[in-house]
Amino acid sequence: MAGFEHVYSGKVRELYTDGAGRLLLVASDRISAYDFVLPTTIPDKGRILTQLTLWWFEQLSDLVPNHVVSLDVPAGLAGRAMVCERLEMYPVECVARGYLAGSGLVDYLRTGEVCGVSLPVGLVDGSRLPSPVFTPATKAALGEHDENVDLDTVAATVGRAAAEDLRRTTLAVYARAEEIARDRGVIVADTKLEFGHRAAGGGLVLADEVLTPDSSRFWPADQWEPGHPQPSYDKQYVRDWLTSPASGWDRTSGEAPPPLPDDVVERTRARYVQAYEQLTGRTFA
Ligand code: PZK
Repeated sequence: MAGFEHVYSGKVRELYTDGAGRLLLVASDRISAYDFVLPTTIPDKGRILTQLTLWWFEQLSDLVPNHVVSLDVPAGLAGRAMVCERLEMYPVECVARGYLAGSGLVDYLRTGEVCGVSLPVGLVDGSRLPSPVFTPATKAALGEHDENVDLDTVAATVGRAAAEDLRRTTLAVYARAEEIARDRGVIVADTKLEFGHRAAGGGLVLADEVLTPDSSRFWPADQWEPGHPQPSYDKQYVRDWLTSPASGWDRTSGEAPPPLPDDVVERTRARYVQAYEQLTGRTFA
């Protein structure tokens, strides 16, 4: 691709460099479930997630600067790629949680705490937390899961001032997003952010994708019912089909999952479109 060299493949995204301090982030139409990349793509998923990220960057621009430089991208990638500043990234997954689910729930049930923050007795899967908490994680090696850590562990890695800045900014972004989404009938249960900085001592810059269904748990507010796993906004049809007898797949077998049927693909695509349209109030073109 003209002027860009491929440097990294994520599960569902690609990273290129221009060799001059800029990166090209490309969102593919690939989808993952149960830690596998599925053999079937979801048409427009990459464009939808990229457009949603760009919309959130606008909503957050008074809170924190972001890494976007330009949307002038190579032909064929229009809408699903952005040119970004290459930052010094903090090696911390900055997670904010307003509700209990996933690894937060697992840790709470074992210890009563998440990332060193003590939570009240009696919470269940899907409970709203008394106030949102910063629950950072350290990036695991490929194939491993991220490990939840406490603020002191983050401070030992990036310094106390940066750790506190990451916590404060992550919670400020979550509070803004939660408020916007709630008005539109969507619960942001949690979200994972990544930050970098431009130079030693420079302030935080928000990077990567933000507040997409791949980086966050979105729940339809009108179906929220603590006490059991909440339906996933985007992947529920995929999970339901993969775990149904119809798929013939045993997710504990270690075998690759089978291709999705067309109706599951179409309903899943519609959920991504709906998430974009419901959150932004815009029509997905
Ligand atoms: C960076 N990733 C993850 C993102 C992938 C992988 N602005 C930046 N500066 C330096 N590094 C990164 C970023 C950003 N964003 C992000 N890895 C490095 C990633 C997109 C596609 F394949």
